Amino acid sequence: MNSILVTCYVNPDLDGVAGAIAYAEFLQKNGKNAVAGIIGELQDEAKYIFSRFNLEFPSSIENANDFTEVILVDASDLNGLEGKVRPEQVVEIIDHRKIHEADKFVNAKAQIELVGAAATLITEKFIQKEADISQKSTILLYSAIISNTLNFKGSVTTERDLKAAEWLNKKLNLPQDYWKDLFLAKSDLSGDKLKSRMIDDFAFFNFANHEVGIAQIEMIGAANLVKNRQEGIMRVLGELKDTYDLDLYFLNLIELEECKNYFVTDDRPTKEILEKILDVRFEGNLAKKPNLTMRKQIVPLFKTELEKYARNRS
Ligand SMILES: [Mn+2]
Repeated sequence: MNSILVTCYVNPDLDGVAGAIAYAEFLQKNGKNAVAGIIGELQDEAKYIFSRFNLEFPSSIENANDFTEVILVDASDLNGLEGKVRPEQVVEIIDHRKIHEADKFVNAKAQIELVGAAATLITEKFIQKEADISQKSTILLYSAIISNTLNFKGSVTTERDLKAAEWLNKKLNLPQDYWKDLFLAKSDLSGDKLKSRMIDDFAFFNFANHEVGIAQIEMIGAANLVKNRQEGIMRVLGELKDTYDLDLYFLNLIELEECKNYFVTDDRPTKEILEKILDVRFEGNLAKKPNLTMRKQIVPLFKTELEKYARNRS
């Protein structure tokens, strides 16, 4: 019997891999022949969880060619799939992004809800069905909710995320400062790690005929990074600009402990747009903003602003 592949974008983060593994488990418990498979390499934070709790790594696959049906969790745009999944294979999408391309997957039913983590949407399925959940899925989903909501401090956080996390942690009883271990695990960006992190978590969009590229880093110790590695950041942004032929580009750098954002770019038009939509001021190539703003919140503002320009010109 053909099995259904549950996966996310290439090189998944914790939310993506947690959601895929737990949803495959949920489907199996409902009699479906579903398997979780990961394309590419797990991001550092996800790797940390697997080793800390001694969890078995998910199976790694080249592409989705061996499957007739695919379910995407935490993913709903074509760029992130890098051609490894054909859109017509996808039968279901579970995601939490305002800007998405679910309509390009013509055979898929889509559940897109603007909660803090895709892991929340998966947890709710277990709660609703009162289904048993494995220790492994519990750990992964709980960690993913902490990570995606920036320990519930990100303004993406909803009541639903809090409820789902509470339900999960009742079974785990992890220490109070568990969030910090999680965030420290992805805060070492020494040497080449800076570049690979920026490339792994890069996203690009086309809005009103502009190619927009946004790198994102979430970490503890961002102040030191902008102080000591600004040239390195600019070099990687320059490489991304050339590779993807970007018109506008920046790094969204999130400081998790001090709760602030840094925006880094040497591109003037990008600075002007960010100043306008986020109410920040650039000094040199750097702007700061209190509280935590995530890329998925900036993207809709950016899109609206570019479309406004385009309309005014035509
Ligand atoms: Mn997510």
